[in-house]
Amino acid sequence: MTPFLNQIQSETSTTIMATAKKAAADNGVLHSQTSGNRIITLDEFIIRSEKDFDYATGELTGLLRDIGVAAKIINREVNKAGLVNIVGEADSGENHSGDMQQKLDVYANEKLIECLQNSGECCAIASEENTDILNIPPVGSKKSHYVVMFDPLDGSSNIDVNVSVGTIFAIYRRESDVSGPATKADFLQAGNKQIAAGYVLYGTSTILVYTTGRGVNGFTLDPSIGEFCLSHRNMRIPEHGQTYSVNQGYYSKFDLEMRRYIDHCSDQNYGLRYIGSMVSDIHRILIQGGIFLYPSTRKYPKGKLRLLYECNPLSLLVEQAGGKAINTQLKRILEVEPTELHQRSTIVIGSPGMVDELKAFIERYSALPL
Ligand code: FDP
Repeated sequence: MTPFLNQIQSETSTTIMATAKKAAADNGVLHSQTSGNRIITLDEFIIRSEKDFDYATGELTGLLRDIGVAAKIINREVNKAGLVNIVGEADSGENHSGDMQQKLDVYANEKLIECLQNSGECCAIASEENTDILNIPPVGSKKSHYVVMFDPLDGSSNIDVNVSVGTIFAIYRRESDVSGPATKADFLQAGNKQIAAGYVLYGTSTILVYTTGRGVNGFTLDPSIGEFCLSHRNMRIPEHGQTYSVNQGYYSKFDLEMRRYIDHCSDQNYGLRYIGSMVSDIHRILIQGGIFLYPSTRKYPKGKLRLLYECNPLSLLVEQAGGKAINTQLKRILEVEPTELHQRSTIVIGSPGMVDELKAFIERYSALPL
């Protein structure tokens, strides 16, 4: 080997050593930031909590881990979106609901399906990006009891402008016989039958938040070790917040009760915070309190957001954290019996005190003509 090549090799190993030392040091910072406690990874937390599940066979544990792996892969692509030719619209054009599919939407969808296929813990999926349900071939003789629904990349109209986006998921126990394929009815279950639900927010840091119906916990991705680490234990939503979140550009298209409520928020000096990426808005509300509204508009008379893979999982999380979620007919979102896979819904979700406040406006004004 020439002296030149030798030098390059030795410089490279020095750089690798320095990077490894820095990663270890950064990791140490994280240790001390977690109040001196040992880091608890998502995998460890899921395994430890397994005994809390009604059906503790390890299947649900496997599923949550599959979703965690998919989230890391999607995170990697989202983070380099500006560097490679992956932003922008996909060649496939519009999806079934007429939205222009984004390249990262397609990528995220594929990765989730791939990861859920690997372990064989999931027998079928339904996704915002697929018109129908997709049965997953069994792995060996394994008979899976679970179906998973997801929005692979919520808020995707924000991707090209570097605004946070998210993945939302909901897990149900199938109702059909395990010996045959899953059916659409396995997915058309009310939200209160969810076994687990969560989201991954690809933001300034990447965080995975989930519930299995026993509280809500958040795990921040530590890129130096490539693990989601417990960072938000037992999240509780404040009774009241100081912000409201709604696309106020549609003000003139909202019904009277919504306009009156928005006027009330302004009178109360609540701040308006609307990212336009539902996962991000809900994440802020989970931490700081507040209210998120997407009522009917003339364009979306039944509301814009999807009941099964947006409203239901986020409602379960918010309720589990002590919040409330209803539609503008004042029905609890989790009790709505779905009739279609891609059904839309209106939603009012957030701090319990603020949802009750809005409820009073609906009761008072909704009978009045526009
Ligand atoms: P997007 O269309 O970008 O996927 O899921 C739909 C959603 O985003 C939500 O994330 C977001 O809160 C909402 O739509 C934004 O809709 P508007 O642009 O109509 O406000």
